[in-house]
Amino acid sequence: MTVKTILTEPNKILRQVSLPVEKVGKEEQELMNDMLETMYDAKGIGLAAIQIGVPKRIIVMDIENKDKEKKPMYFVNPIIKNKNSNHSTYEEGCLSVPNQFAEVDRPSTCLVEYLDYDGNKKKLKATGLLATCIQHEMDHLEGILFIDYLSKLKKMMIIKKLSKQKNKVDRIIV
Ligand code: GNR
Ligand code: NI
Repeated sequence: MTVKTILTEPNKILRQVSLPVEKVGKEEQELMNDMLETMYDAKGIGLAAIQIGVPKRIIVMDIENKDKEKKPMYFVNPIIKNKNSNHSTYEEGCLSVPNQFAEVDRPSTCLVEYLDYDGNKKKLKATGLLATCIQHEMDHLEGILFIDYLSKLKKMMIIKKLSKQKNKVDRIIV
């Protein structure tokens, strides 16, 4: 297992649409292991493969409290079957949009069909934080970030801040 570098906005790779996985094999399982370790290391509750530069429709999540035992979840080729017309708002953050948070409105529950770590077909009714997180992660598979839901002005301000932060880091390294 390896901790990978998480790509941050602005980065065109994050805008790629990820491709379905044909078979959950060794390579995919190793990718999921690396994704989980990267996610825990960054103290996130979810991670999509594209965030470490791999355009495959794979997500890992663990929404349990940090100190409790780990409860990793793996989603390959997830599809949302049903979205609740009731929405709820949640203050979201993203490991690819570091240190920025904003309220996002999404369906409060959803039904997800996916393949698990072993390639078995599963269905899950997600509610609460789980529903929010899985929808946030599935957006990554389409190249969508939570800042895309904000007003143009808010989004521009965040991207400008992130670009400045990136330039600073580059300057220190160079
Ligand atoms: O760690 C994360 N926390 C979070 C909080 C509210 C809504 C969504 C998330 S997902 C995020 C990790 C991440 O960026 N996943 O793509
Ligand atoms: Ni994210």
